[in-house]
Amino acid sequence: MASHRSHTADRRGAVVQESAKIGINRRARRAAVALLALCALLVPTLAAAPTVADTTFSQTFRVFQQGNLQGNTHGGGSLWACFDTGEGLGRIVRYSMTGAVLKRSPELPLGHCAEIAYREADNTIYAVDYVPGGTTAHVRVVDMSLSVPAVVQTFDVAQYGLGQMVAIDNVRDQMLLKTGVAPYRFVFFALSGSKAETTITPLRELTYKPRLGRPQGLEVVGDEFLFLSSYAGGGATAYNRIHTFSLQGAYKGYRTIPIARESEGLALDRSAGRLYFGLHSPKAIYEASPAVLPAA
Ligand SMILES: [Ca+2]
Repeated sequence: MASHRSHTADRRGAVVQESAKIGINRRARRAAVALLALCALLVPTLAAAPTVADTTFSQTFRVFQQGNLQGNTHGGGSLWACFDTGEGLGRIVRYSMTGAVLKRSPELPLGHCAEIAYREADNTIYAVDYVPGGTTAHVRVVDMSLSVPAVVQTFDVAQYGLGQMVAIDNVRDQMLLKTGVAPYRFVFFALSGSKAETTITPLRELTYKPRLGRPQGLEVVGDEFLFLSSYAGGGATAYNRIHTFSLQGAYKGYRTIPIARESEGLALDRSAGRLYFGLHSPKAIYEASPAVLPAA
């Protein structure tokens, strides 16, 4: 937004300067003034264009599980949430779409599990275990179909940077990892094999320099990916934003969630085209509708 304004101001200055230099007559000057007035009218519209979609935010269900609600994902007809229970451990809970608890994992070595993702190819859940201030980073593959759910595969991903979010592109069966602070690094991996035999192969990396609040969630939607972040104001979370990038890394805009509670994790119901996110204090799952911005 700021770049739109400064760009406009530069152009306005250039027009005025040009007029003075060539000493144009009053009629031409009046036309220039009219043009500037038109620009002033148009500019807010243009600047707001990426964010005009009328997105509504509604609570899907309250969450009563103990622990620090973090990552969210959707798959197998359910919503899943990960709770940081402290000392490097986390627990994944499976919910019906109306909030009934269907299954709980034991405490697993999932760290902060800031984001989780569902891989449809083998019905596993991917969790990032990075803990703020830590120097290691893993993606853990959790098999929630076991009678006692367990981590069945671990990828050491510290070499791609710390401060991570994870998403699965279930159309292409790829993993997307977000790491780093400034710039952000978005790394795509091919997935092969399943469960304990899964392997990852790095494919490509994108970077994005501006910081976008505190990272909270990541999802791949069609040819785009969504990045959720929280913004502080007055020492607390003031609002949240869902940012949209193309899969080629172009920043396409954002939608503001005007709720002063920290957001936690994004979850996409791919078949129904619905998008969910978590909120803290009180803990809850919310839906953002529509799931994606209409094409600009
Ligand atoms: Ca997710």
